Amino acid sequence: MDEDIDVTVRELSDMEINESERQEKPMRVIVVGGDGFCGWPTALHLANSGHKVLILDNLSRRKIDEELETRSLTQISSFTERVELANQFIENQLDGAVLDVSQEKDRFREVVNSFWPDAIIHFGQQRSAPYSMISENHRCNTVNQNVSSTSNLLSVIATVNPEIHLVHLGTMGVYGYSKAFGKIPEGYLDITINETGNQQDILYPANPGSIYHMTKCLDQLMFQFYHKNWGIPITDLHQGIVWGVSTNETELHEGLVNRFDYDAVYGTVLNRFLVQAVHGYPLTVYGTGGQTRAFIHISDTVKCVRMAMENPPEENRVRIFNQVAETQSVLDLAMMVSERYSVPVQQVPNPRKEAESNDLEVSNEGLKSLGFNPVLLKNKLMDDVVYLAKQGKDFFRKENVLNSPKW
Ligand code: USQ
Repeated sequence: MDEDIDVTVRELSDMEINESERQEKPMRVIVVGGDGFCGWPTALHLANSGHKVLILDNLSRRKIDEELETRSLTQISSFTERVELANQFIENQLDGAVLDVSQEKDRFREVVNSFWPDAIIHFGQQRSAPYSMISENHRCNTVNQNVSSTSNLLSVIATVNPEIHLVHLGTMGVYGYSKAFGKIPEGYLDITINETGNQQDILYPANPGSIYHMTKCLDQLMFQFYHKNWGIPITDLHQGIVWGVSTNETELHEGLVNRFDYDAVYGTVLNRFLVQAVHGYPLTVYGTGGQTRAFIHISDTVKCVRMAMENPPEENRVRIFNQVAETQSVLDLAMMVSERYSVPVQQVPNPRKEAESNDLEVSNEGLKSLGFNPVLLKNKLMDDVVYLAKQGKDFFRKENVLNSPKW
């Protein structure tokens, strides 16, 4: 895709915001990866909350659709069109430009210098675990894209203005999914050193289950170092599996609709089950279905990112929040969908290397302390997803339901 939009350069006087006034004043924010599944609705929500938003995106997610011969069940318009349309509904709060932060560091530095953001939200990474495991090229490309984007972002922030708050979309998958160390804390594990008897907080031991998850573990080390050396305020949001499609802002007009994936590479498990239910396709539980995971609705994703951005960290370390609403096993989810929509459950061989079953308990106190009041798996919201799945019936391809690579 060869779209481009000029980045609007703001007046400097418009940019100078007193620290103490920040909470009340609109913030200037760059959303890197703002054309994707979480990025687009977040950019809309931030703009609709009164902030000045500049989206930067390399449009890679749209290109991957072509590679995988799949597409969003919803009809998403081009990047240019939807940014322009958003401004009709959200009072010209949004700009967008095609830019790959992993490749175009110098151009990115110029944009940061001219836009002068208070915060940068970092979604600019390849986010599918299965995609990262397809082949040698997919493994290496995911590492290159994800590590370079974080490294370039941090390096440019250090050069231009180390006061910019970086908010990154991490993943629950950095922890692995177990209760080996009890309830999963928010990023740091409180341990006692045998030799000295001293207590200390250490970064929770990384335990990735895919190359994609591994890159998010690598991000954490970069955050620790850049915070230690330059004092950059950083919030890493370890998010669970997102379900749902719509937010208040994507519902403002059909042209603002979010993308909706159902294939085995990019579709997340509950959204997949709901699409399968619409098509009378037996629900594809991988293995026993005893895998317990953390979940969050997309409308909560956008609110959590906004709350984290509007309340920069006060502590002198990288702030880590677990961005999750509740935990559920895959089988329990399938049973819930099966009972409600009268479709059978089918246990298929698990294409992934992961524990057959696990217990999981997760702390989410940080975001709750900022006002997060999670949406739980309520039937009404599932109906919303089912409605959209029905709308996109023509685009559903049966052969994409079980197209996951094996690892
Ligand atoms: N699963 C099934 N049947 C399916 C699809 C998935 O049983 O048809 C199972 C998988 O084996 C896995 C679980 O459901 O145990 C979750 O799979 P998923 O594809 O919904 O989610 P995952 O690959 O873990 O990745 C997604 C996002 C990723 C995010 C992550 C959060 O794509 O960007 O970081 O969720 S978390 O899982 O908490 O690490």
